Amino acid sequence: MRNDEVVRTLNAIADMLEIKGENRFRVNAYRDASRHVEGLTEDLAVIASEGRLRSIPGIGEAIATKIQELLDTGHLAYYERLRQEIPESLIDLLRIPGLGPRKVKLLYESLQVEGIADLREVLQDGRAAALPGMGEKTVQNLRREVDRWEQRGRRVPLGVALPLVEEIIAALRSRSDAVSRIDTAGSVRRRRDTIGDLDILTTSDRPEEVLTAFTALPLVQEVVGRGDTKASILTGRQQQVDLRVVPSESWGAALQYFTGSKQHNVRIRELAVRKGWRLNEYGLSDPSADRRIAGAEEEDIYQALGLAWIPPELREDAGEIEASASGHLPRLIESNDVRGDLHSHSDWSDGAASIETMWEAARDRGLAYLALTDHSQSLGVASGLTVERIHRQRSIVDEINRRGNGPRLLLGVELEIRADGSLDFPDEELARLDIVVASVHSAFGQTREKMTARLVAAASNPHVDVIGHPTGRLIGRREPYEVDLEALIAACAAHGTALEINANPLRLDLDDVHARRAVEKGVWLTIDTDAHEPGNFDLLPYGVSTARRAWVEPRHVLNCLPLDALLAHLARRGRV
Ligand code: DGT
Ligand code: CA
Ligand code: CA
Ligand code: ZN
Repeated sequence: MRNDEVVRTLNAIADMLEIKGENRFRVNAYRDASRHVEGLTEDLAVIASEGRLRSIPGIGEAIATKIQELLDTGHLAYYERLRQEIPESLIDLLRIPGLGPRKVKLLYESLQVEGIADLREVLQDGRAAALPGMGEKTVQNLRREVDRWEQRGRRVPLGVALPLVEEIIAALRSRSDAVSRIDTAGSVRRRRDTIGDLDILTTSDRPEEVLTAFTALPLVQEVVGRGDTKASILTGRQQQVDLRVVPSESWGAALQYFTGSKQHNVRIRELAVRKGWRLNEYGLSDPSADRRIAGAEEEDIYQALGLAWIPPELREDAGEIEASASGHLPRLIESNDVRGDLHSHSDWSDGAASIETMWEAARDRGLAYLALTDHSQSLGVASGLTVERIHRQRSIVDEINRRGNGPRLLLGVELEIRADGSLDFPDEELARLDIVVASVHSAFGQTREKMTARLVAAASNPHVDVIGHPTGRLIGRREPYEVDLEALIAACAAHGTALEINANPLRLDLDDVHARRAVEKGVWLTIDTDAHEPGNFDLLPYGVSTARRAWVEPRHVLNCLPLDALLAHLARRGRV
């Protein structure tokens, strides 16, 4: 049982308790516990074996006992009982904006609504509107949200899909020695921010055995298809996973074909056809000479077509084929190019750990610097700090820096951009900080004009160094607010303000398309984890993947600078 499975179970319990109408405290206890487990850097099994479960913040006796049971048996009786009472499919309904636990419970108990299909039906036929507290207006809004939800087409965030596919690959490896090479393909290999189905590719001389191991994995709920070389399954949360087994001489061709994107493949196949060749998932061949040209390695296929190998993140037919042909592919950023993190929180605002603990976590990951950027006063829900409180953090920061032997700690703030575009602290106070990340966390519903003016004003303030998560989106949960990003990018270019790629896989904000645009316009980017707990620093690769999809090189990213150069950059912006 891995940490993330425990996290998933604790969260599901919280959701189910909420639907049951249990009191806030119990619900929050499970949410808190799951958040803390998520932030752990240690294996829960290790912590449990040393009897230290209770030392994890947010974990009391009752939850510790349940975690222990999960770790020991792989099951939790309490959770199974809840699942008898509350169908798990109701949890999906909670994801629809406007449907809180009370309404979900009402719909379930009075109209037996158990999922999206049922919901759509009762919204159409008038039964939902007749329920107490619903009404025509609510029903109309819900109908629109259900449409949106279905348009998003059950895509899951990369942050859910990638750990799942990695778990499946590890399980296959350990359960069958018939597996030789194995890798992801499809959108997950291209690291799109959302994923439809998961694609896995493997080579084996015993395909039968591999497919049997796959369809017998514990997470399989239903086998939706099985042939000689391919199987598709659904997990309990209705996630489809496709596995294909190919002979090793076709590995490269299959990997190229099933990685996509479709548009990229169409162009690549055209190049082959122009040479009179044939390219498919089995290989590249010259039918006129009855000769096989390539197939075992992806590199050989690209090379035979006159191209340098193209990193999967670029394969969207967005100029990568031309760049590859002319030797102008970017030197894409990698995780270890990133030297520090410029956006993080401590328990002074809504973070879960002390400044010291966060700094230690950054040190353990080899960062050269870390900016402490707790929330500012207007953000009451996140215990935002007054300017006096932020300046009181200075002595702790100084003390840690005096000790040395780890990342340089910068004192900053995640500053509220208020609804009217004004900033939460006066300029002279901002000037005393090492770095300022300014973000929007309120009045998301403003008109495009207002929101644009608001962000442009912040980006134009000489004391603002970075605009945090610039569109406010939460993937699958909240649409980005309306904003003219071209105007924001222009303002950032004019004032030397950086735009953030927030690495949290629910955000990935800026997205790939706009990050690429920003770089084209000469705007600095940052790639930050926005860590609220030590474990969150491990989210960095998601931000790096987004940057790679945006053709970003290390020279475009502020926190790829060595400490001295970063400090010089900040100093030029009028900082002490
Ligand atoms: P997804 O699953 O919606 O997130 O996106 P993908 O890209 O993973 O799409 P998927 O799973 O339907 O197919 C995986 C790859 O297989 C796709 O990126 C390209 C290749 N592929 C699938 N069907 C076709 C096709 O009809 N023509 C071509 N050229 N390639 C295809
Ligand atoms: Ca796919
Ligand atoms: Ca697929
Ligand atoms: Zn933040």
